[in-house]
Amino acid sequence: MQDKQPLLFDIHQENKDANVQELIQGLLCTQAILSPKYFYDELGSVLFDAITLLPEYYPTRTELQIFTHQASEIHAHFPKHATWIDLGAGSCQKAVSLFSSTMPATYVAVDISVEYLTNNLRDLQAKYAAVSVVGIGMDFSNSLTFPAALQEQLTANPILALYLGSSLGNFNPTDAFYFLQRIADLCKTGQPGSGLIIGIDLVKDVDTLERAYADDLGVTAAFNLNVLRRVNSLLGSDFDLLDWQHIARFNVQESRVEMHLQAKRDLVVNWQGHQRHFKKDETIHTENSYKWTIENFSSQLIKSGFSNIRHWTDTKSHYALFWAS
Ligand code: AVI
Repeated sequence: MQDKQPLLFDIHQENKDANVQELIQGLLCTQAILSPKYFYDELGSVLFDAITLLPEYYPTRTELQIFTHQASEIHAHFPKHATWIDLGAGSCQKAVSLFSSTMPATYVAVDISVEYLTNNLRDLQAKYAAVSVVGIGMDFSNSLTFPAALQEQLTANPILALYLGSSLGNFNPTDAFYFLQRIADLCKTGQPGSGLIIGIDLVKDVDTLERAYADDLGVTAAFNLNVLRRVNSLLGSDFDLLDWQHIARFNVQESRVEMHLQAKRDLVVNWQGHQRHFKKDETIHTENSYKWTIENFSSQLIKSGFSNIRHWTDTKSHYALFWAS
């Protein structure tokens, strides 16, 4: 008999022309910018996985600690026989580690690339035959519209949305509000008991924050610089990585860690008939990682349409897991 296979959908149409236009526009801004979505090519994804193992990068490990130390209280909120929607599932490891306490009826892994999910989901389906495993390739930062074939799973069961790893930090507060609103609307389509579990990185001392984004081994520097190789391959530009250095600093006013690439000398970058002069020390802004307080994030959840908010933190209050229904 053939093994049960995961159901796979690819509704993410990568628009290469739009990406090229976006890159050019960003590079020509007075403060040059690149969207952090360009970090995640094959090498960039591996470098990010390495970042999560660094002693300086506390978010991943602290999130896991909170789940482990406060497991029974947290899991008491998870609806039974639910459809889990794992946003930005990646390797699916974080969500799957929670299966032992509460088993979902359906597990829907959503990520930008369905290819990246496919192998993991095949293994998962083979291991958990009682769970319906689904993979969706979707850019959920703009819309959260699911294939019609999943209507039954989204309406007949409670929904548990998972957004782990403090990824909401890469949205500015306005975009975070709209994104949370879309998740709240999604939860409303599910049966009573539906809700969201989300990991949020908290404001803390500047040294801890900046070290998390400028580790001694230079892995985050490599992750940041790798974006220039990606831009060279998408645009045909001639960025020389040796001309640039990684910078990470906490912007207190905006409550965000900013990553930049800083020019080591006066230089010119060329692509497709365009060019941009960079003066020594001028930067390209590559990422924002917003840090929240418990109070600010609780009110953000309420504004976005959630209620019954609970949160759990680690002993140092570096990180929080929020539940909202
Ligand atoms: C994916 N995201 C939550 C990470 C963060 O902390 O903002 C990306 C990252 N950038 C540098 N280190 C990690």
